[in-house]
Amino acid sequence: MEACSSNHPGLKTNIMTKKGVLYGMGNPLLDMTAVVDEAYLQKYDLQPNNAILAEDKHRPIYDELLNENYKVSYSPGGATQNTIRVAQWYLREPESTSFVGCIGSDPPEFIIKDDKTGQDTFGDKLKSCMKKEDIRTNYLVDPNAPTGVCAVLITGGNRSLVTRLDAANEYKQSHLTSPGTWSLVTDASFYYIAGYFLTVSPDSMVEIGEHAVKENKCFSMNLSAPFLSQFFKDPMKKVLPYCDIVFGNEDEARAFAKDFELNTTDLAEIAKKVAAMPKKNSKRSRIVIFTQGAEPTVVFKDNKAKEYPVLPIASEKIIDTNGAGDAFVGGFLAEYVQDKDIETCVNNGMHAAHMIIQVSGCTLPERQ
Ligand code: 26A
Repeated sequence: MEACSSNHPGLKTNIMTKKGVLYGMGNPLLDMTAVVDEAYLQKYDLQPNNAILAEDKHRPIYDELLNENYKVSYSPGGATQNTIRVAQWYLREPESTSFVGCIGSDPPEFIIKDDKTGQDTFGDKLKSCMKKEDIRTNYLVDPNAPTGVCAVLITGGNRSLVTRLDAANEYKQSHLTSPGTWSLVTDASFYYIAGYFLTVSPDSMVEIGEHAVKENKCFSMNLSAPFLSQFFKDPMKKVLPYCDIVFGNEDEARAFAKDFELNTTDLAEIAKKVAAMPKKNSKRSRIVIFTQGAEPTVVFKDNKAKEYPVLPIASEKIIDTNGAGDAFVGGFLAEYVQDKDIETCVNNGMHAAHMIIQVSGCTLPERQ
């Protein structure tokens, strides 16, 4: 792949990072990606480019993908898990990152048969992938629910994400504070949790936020999806004050501005207003970063907004944009944890997104 053989600094550095310097916590999902037509989206009342939690009416989608004539490809997913995998890929040093979440006990139809790797349940597949990629994990395993899945429905350049959280929804704060997980938390100096986790365990996010404030460590979150500021406004309000960095895309930023009555649709203005919202740790001023697809990324830092153009790409090279935002954050954080300047971090984020949109799902190339 062209992007991967370039002279990008992130590909050459072989730095020694502290073990587990970056900690992520979120919904471990297995992505089931299929190309569908617009009629299929209409049948289930889905928008071409959105992320939602499955309602009862969406349940048949998973059976259809599992049983019918769709060519489904499976890949590890879950927004935070994607970001951590991308960050680890850049950092190289084994176990620079950790990830925590809840997987399940899978029924027989949740077994992926692969000619090369044999049989794996969805949950085992996630575990083995993380192990192979040198990421420290401590999954809670729920005995009563299957591993969460995300149907990734591709139409042209768009992706509609329909998530069935199942076991991912059963994450418990008591698991976070248990010694096996808390040692991962205390090892880290940077935290990243996608806003999606607000639907699962906002108290766990606050627990980590409190630790970060106490130790002056960096806590970051993503707005993740427009439905969160609308339907999970209270947990969002609770967690935002802990955020030293807020990430999001243009749709999420505008939905947030509407739901939090910021009275503007201008991205730089929204970023400025989000940066000025209440903050617990006064030793760090908040950075706000909004990506907007092919348009320039807006960064608000040190009282000013700056735009960074994305790496150009021919449209025929784009396979699917699923995971592009997660990859951006992973690339960004891989440099940020090394104390690099903001420009270097943003450029590495761009590089990561550029790489991921040229493959299906959040799939990382083998490293030499
Ligand atoms: C709570 N929800 C809806 C979700 C998600 C999610 N990750 C966590 N929680 N809905 C979709 N995703 C993941 O987003 C990635 C693309 O950004 C998908 O698994 C996909 O890999």
